[in-house]
Amino acid sequence: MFRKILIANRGEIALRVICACKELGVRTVAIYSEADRNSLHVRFADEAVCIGPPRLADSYLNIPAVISAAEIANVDAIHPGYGLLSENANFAEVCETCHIKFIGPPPEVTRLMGEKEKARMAMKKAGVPILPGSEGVVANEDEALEWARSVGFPVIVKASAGGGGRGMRVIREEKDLPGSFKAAQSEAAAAFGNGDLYMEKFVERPRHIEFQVMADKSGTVRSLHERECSIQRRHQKLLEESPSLQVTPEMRKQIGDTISQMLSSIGYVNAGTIEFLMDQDRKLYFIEMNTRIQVEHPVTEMVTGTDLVKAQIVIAAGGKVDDVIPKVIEQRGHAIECRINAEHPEKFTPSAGKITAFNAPGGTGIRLDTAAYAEGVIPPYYDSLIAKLIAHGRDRAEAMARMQRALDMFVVEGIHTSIPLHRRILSDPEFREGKFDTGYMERFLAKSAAAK
Ligand code: MV4
Repeated sequence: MFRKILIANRGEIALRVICACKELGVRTVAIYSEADRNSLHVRFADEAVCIGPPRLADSYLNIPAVISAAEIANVDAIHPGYGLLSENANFAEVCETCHIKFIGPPPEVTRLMGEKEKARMAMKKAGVPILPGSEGVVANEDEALEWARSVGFPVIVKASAGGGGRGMRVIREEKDLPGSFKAAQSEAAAAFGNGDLYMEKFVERPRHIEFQVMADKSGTVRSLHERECSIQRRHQKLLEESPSLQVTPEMRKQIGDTISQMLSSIGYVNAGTIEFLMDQDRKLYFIEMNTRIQVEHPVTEMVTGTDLVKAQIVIAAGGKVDDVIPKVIEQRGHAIECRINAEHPEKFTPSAGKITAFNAPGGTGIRLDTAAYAEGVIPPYYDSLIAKLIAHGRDRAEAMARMQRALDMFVVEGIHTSIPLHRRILSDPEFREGKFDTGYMERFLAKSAAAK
């Protein structure tokens, strides 16, 4: 096992990694920007190194500063958390060169999955269902038109270097194709330094369902089943749950087996998430893969009784999936996560400042992952996620009841948060009946605005 790990992140996920390290008896090194001097990840790590001014580019994204801290503190490994440097293959390579273990997949695999069109073709080859679309990158408008005619409108063009909703254009009619294609191409070139596009049949009102996997160096890949992530606004997830009411045991096993085999064949190691769209016929299609631990990993932990961050560390240290993840994954009850953001619950404007009062809900079936505390300051420079409230119950009804009472007892004063928004979602009949897709929030917000 590692002796000492540096955590290249901040906020709740840095604390989450510290929790796992403490349980494993591994020493921790926090890094922090000047804005995070009084943060809990600094307080609870064994050592802490200031790596620069508040701006991300000057601190948490500054690879030489992060590596210098790791060398000074003499760590064996770096855990990147999510976001920041977590899917940066170059960073993983620099770690390797410096003989520091990067807790994540090998850089080549991260690079493959970062090129969305290559990832898509690799999945297709392994028998993972994908949407009808282009074979590889689309060279020009003429080729795009050919593909669009063969799969039928509407189609969507996506940036190969994009992902997570950036650099996409929906094309509903033939006459819109040349303009949209050119716009997407120059947008992708400007945003990612790579204008490569690919094309898929556009799915109307899809659900977003993703599968969690954990893999080790010996080629064992285990599926920990799915999460339902359709409740999102502008590609930012707001609420996630597991299991999905739409996934049958047969689908779960079939998809789980196919992705496990695929990932084993490409030498995937550590935690990963495979994203799917579900169409109105409840068919699942691969869209992209994330090569990191995700924000919403706790819902999977709650229903499967696992510790995914501890598993990441054990596996990076040379351990086996079978040492840390049960051979047969059980799905016990239902879990829901609400992402609590420091933002206005209706206007969605960021809300930085000092937390003047704070009450953390708890009790049976409730988990709160947060680095927020009374008198703590939320700086304006970073992501607005300040807490994740997770409710677990025997079934979805019990998880919802626990979530509602926990939201009622969650007090955060001094800044705006999305707590009131979540209370409204949890009492919405359509949400409660499980009648939603990725268009849910837009309709919900329009309905709320009309009711005023
Ligand atoms: C799609 C789609 C419809 N058809 N692809 C957006 C995020 C990126 N990961 C993929 N996205 C989509 N791809 C096809 N062929 C609709 C979306 C989409 C979406 C996907 C997941 C979650 C929320 C979404 C919101 C709008 C659009």
